[in-house]
Amino acid sequence: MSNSSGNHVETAYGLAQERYAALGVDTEKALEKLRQVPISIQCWQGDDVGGFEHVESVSGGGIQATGNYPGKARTADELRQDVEQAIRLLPGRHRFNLHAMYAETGGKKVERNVLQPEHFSRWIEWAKSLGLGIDFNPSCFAHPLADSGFTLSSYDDGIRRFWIEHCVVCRKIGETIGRELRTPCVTNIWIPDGYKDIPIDRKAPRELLRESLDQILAVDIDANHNRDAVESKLFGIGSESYVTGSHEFYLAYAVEKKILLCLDAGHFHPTEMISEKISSIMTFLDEMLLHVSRGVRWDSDHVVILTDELRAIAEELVRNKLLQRVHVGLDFFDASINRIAAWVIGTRAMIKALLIALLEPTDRLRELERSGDYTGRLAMLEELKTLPYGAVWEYYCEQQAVPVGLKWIEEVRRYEREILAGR
Ligand code: RNT
Ligand code: ZN
Repeated sequence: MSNSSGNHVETAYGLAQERYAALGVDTEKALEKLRQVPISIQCWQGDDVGGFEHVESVSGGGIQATGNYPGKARTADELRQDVEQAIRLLPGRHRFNLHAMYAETGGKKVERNVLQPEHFSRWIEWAKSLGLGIDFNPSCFAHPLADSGFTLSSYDDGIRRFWIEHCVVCRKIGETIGRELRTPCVTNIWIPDGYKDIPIDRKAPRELLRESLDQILAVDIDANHNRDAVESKLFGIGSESYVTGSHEFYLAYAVEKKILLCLDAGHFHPTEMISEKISSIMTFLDEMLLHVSRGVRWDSDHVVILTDELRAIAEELVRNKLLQRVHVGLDFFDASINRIAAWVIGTRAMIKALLIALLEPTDRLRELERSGDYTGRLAMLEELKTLPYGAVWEYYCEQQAVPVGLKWIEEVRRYEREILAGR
C-alpha cells in the first residue's frame, strides 16, 4: 500500500471519528468489538455444494447452484487453497463451515453413517494452522438414501436409521473438532424432507422426525465442544407443499431440548424477515445460529450484499448484545460469478453490516424511545444513514492488512489467471 493512500484512509478516518464522537460513539471501541466477531464461512460456495464423494444420486434435496463459472474446486486441497485466498482478503478472524460430504477418505468409499473424526483430520490440521474454528453439518441430501425426498422423517425404518446414524457420527465429529480447535463446533442439522404436492398426513412425518432427533440427541456429546442446531425451512424445490422440519416444529423442539435454532434468511415467506424473529427467540433460547443468505423472489441463495435486512440483522445482534450468543454463518452459493469473489463480497458485506450497527449511538436512541420521543428517534435513525461509516470500514481493512476498497478484486483476478484458469 502506498503512503499516499494510507494517509488518505487515516485522514478520512480521523474526520469520521470526530463525527461519531459528537454522537457519543467511540469508533475504536466499535472496531475492537468487530475484531472479535467471527463469521462462519460456508465451504459449499467453493464447489457449488458438490462435496468430494462422487455418489450417484438423482436428487440434491432441491439445493442447486446455478451457473458454470470456470475454475471450481475439484478436490479438498483446491477448496482449501481457494478459501485461503478469500480469507486473505477479509478483515478479522473467522470460522469455516464444513459439510460431512467434504470428508477425506483417502479414495476409500466410506458410507456417511460410519464417518469418523479421522476423515476430517486434514481439515482440522488446516484450520489449526490458520487459527480458524470449524462448524459442521450432516449432509442429508445428494445421496441415494435421500432420493425419496425423505431422510429423518422417512416411513422407511432403514432409511431413517441410516440418517440417524449419520447425524450421530456428525455430532461426534463436531465434538472432536471443537476439542481439537478449542472452540465449540456448531453442528447444524438440516434435512430436505417434504412433499411436492399436498399431503394428507402432515403429522406422522413430524412425529417421526421428533423421534429421530430424540435418538440423535440421546447420544452423550460434550456441549463444551459441540453445540447442536436445527434448521427449518418453509419450502424447497420438490417440497413446495409440505416440509416436515418447519419453523414451528423446530422452534418448539429447540425450546424443549434447549438446543440451538438455526434461522436461514431464505427459508421464510419472501416478505418475512429473520431480523424480526431474533429477539423473540433469544428471549427463550441461550444461543442460536443464523444462515445469512439472500433470497431473490425465492430461497435462491444469492450472494449476501449490504441490504436493509442484512443491516437489520446486525442491528438486532448489536443492540441486544447478542454477539456472543448468536452464531453468524453464511449460506449462499453462486456459480455464475467467480466463487472466491462471491465469498469475499458476501463476508465483507456481513462484516460491514456489523460495523455500521456497532457505530450506532444505541443508548441515545433507546433514551428517545423510552421517553416517548418517536419524532426524535425517527429523525436520528434517518440521519445516521449518511454518517461516514465507509471511512471507518476502510481504516479497519487497512489496520487488518487487507486490501482497502475495490483493490481486493485485483487479487482475485490474479488468482483466477494463475490458479483457476489451469483447472
Ligand atoms: C438448504 C439449507 C442448508 C444448505 C446447506 C448446504 O436449504 O439452507 O443450510 O444450504 O446446508
Ligand atoms: Zn441454510
